[in-house]
Amino acid sequence: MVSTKDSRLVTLEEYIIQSQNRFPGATGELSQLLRDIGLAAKIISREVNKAGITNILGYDGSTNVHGESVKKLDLFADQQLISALDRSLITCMVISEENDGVVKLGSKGGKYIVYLDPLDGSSNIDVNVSIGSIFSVYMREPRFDPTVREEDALQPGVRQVAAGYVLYGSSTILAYTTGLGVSIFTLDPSIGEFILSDRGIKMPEHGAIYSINEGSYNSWDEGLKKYIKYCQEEDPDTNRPYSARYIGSMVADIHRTLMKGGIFIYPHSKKYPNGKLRLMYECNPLSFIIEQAGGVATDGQTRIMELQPKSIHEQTPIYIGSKKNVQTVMEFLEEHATVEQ
Ligand code: AFP
Repeated sequence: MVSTKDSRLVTLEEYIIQSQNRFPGATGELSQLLRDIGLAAKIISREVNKAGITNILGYDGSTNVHGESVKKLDLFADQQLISALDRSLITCMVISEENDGVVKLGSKGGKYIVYLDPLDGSSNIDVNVSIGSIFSVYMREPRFDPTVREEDALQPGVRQVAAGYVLYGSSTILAYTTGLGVSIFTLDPSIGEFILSDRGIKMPEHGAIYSINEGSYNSWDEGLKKYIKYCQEEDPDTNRPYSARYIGSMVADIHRTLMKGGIFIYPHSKKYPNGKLRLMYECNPLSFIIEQAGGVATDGQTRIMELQPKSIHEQTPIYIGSKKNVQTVMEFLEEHATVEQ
């Protein structure tokens, strides 16, 4: 991982304003939106950190749009992010994992559409394992149509104007991109500010870590089974066997992949014929980050960010990470797809 470090402390707010000043015509609205997300992230981080000592852990008794039990912290995170975005009147609608349809905000004329996974990896909350929030921002098209419709949100990932995540781990970090590289900020709880910790991140072209839920091995395609066996074989020239790491929070697994290289896979399987992970608020934003750092992301055939979404909650298989690792797994899939035909 290559990064540029600066000895002077730069806060998220300062950094966003400095970045905006490089574009003389910028209205400042996207900057404001990113600051709103930063503020909500601090509030969520505070609640996540004290979750064990408040009464907020556990289920709230309802189920979300995917039929999963909703945990109290998921709802809290959802509310914080949506109300932060609503306050500044620049977002017209939000699509969140926690809400069935689109959530239309007060500003019907707002020019941004935001996708959210307010608390990804929530099954890890009760066991104190890292979780995260993911966001993905699109410009509304056509810009001056006063009607806000769900179809306006069905844009491919290549049209994202910004995306990022907050990881509530051993420290809380916020990573984002607007298409000009990836910047990472670490929350200093003593002053309540996100401080720039890395920018211009470049991930390794090849990494020695693979990340997949191996419990589903029996329901994978032959090519994927063979690839995972390849990862486990001994070959010092290619650093094999690779290490297996799987947290079960996509944000945390992708953050490790970004920093150390390697590959994260959530394939289609008998249980999840279209994959499990959500295209619009998990795969697209994390693919934007990984691509900006020099990595790649595909569904096995098509670049993730070029997939045309048909619905706001759609799922996709994903192979994401260092360029060479993803190339190799694609070779295995192609070879065995031909054999199976
Ligand atoms: P939860 O938010 O329900 O815990 O799901 C997390 C997640 O969407 C993603 O963050 C993980 O990578 C993936 O699911 C884990 O899924 P498996 O438990 O099937 O491995």
